Amino acid sequence: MSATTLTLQQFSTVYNMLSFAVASMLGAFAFFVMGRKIVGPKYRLALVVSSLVVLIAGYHYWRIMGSWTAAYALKDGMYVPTGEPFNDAYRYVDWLLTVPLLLTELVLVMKLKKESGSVLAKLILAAIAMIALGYPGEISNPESQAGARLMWGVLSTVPFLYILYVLWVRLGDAIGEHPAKVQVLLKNTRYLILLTWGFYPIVYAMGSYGWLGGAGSVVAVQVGYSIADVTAKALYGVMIFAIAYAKSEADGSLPA
Ligand code: RET
Repeated sequence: MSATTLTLQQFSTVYNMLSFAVASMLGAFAFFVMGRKIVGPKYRLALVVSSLVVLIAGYHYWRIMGSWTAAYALKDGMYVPTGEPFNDAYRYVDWLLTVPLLLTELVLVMKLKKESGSVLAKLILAAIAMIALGYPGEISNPESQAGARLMWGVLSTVPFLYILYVLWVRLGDAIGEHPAKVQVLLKNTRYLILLTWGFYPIVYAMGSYGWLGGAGSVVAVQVGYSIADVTAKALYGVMIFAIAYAKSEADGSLPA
């Protein structure tokens, strides 16, 4: 994204959100590593995958913070672009690694029937297409290439809708097979996925200058993606933990 001058407050809002994201990912990492031991053995791999997701994201947020501070310098009370571009690729590489892992977590904790392997493969392919198609739009110039941003955004939405549809229907089918307590958690997870994943394309749209103007969109995109990532990775991981715990309790596999 092209750089614009930011006020002190705009610069530090993003800086503090990125810092919050680093802290959340690291805290979540510790929680999932320790939490792994208090669920039944069958569900531990799901927790291991959760901890990988937040570890990868914690690293990326750390690098994003570095890139953010390198991209702006304080001059006469304003943050002006230094000429070093802010690197959007960290986010997209992060998604490329973590979205397949998030989908895997879900399949692992659900312990779905045999054909779940091929469903997972299709979901992962669709996720890669979604992210790869969104990237050229994200790095296009939001002023002079607004059309490109829109076109890549629309293309990326096609696999995105496929993913949401498959997850919604699959999870819906599986809910009935679970004990009542687990059913509530699964229903909530279904909404959490819909809400958090649905937030990403909205944030992407805020990145077009037509909506919020230059500095406004730069800030909205960074703050928006950070909130979305903390929710879709850390909070979602806590939901996966809760499902694993409730299922272990129901099938009597909770460790003594
Ligand atoms: C893009 C481009 C615009 C259109 C759409 C997008 C969707 C992105 C999504 C990302 C999800 C990321 C997650 C990360 C957590 O680790 C690429 C912004 C539809 C849904 C869940």
